Amino acid sequence: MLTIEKKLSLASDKNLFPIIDKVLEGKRLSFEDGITLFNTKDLNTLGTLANYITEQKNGKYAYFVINRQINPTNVCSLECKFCAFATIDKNDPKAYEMSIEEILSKVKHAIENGASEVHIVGGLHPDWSFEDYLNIIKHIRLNFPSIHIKAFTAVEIDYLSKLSGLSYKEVLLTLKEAGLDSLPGGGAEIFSPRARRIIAPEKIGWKKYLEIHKTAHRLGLHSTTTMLYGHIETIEERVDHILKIREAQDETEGFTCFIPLAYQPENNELEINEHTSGIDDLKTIAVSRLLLDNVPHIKAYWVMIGEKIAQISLNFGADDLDGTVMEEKIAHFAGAKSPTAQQKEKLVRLIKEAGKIPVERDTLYNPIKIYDE
Ligand code: V47
Repeated sequence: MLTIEKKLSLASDKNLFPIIDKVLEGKRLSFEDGITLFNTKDLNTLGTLANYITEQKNGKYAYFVINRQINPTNVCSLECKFCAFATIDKNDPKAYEMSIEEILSKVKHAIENGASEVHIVGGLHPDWSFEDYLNIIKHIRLNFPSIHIKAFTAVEIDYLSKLSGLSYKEVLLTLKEAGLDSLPGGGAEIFSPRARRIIAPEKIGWKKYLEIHKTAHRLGLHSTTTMLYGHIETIEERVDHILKIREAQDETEGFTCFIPLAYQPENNELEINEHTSGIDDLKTIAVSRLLLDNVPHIKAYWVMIGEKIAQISLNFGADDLDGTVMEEKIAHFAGAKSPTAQQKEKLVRLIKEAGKIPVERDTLYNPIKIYDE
């Protein structure tokens, strides 16, 4: 059998040789290496290299979670240009607000369907108070003591800090005491101030986004992190974004996984009407895996890249398919072609066909069931 070194010596892009050496020697990759990797046409070598790192970190295991997304409201005082989910006008026919009872009934449905996690994010509702947001967590925890509550992006935490007058640390501690278990990674978009000014001019910048995550980590809350790609950003801006996450992770080590989110082009105000290509999706996942040497997992979010590319990406650096999701809104308002939910059996099959061992996990990647028969 060919060794990994032999396989990689078949690389057709000679520019990759020094990077291959670095990866095999366990050395950290640089900004320039990231650019070279994004620019290569040698997709197979990129995939082999990323898969080599994935298997060093996680063996043949590839993960999924039984979870449900809940978006309590789509009324939002921010007007991000890429977002097709939110509306600023609460009288807009598509505007909605869930009551606590509705949210609880969705959590109940999730648990009845085997979920270990609820993932809760929504708009910055101009009429909701800090207590309204806090009550969501309190009521879920009171009624469902063991479900993992992954809720509120850094953007919402910043909003709650403004509403309450509390510091980020105080907001996070209050939510944690009420039952919050971890933070999701939404709201990162692209860190570049140039691109952010165009696509999300009112949203908190990258410094606050990372400050909130690092504060959460220091309080013992884990989190995930994301990057929205495939719109107006440059390759340099993608690499810079990924390396800023690596730097933050060096400090607090609280990110469990990184999720590249492929831009969905419909029903929004950006004049970019193309979905990302399969090659770009695979490259972004592979380069993320190679640059983020300190982040344990890379998630291929099937909702945004489709089941087929997500499945292939399990050999290009990803080791996680997110989950059953049960009710996806954000990507589907923006034209995602994938289903809005997924059966556990399908996730197991996708992973097995990719030559990996499916593991149903909890939010923190503890195995719940390994399908190794
Ligand atoms: O913050 C919004 C993105 C995010 C569009 O933490 C769009 O495990 C593409 O963050 N095209 C929400 N993306 C989803 C998210 C997420 C999903 C799955 C798992 C996790 C996790 C997090 O979706 C938003 C924004 O970055 N988004 N509009 C769009 N048109």
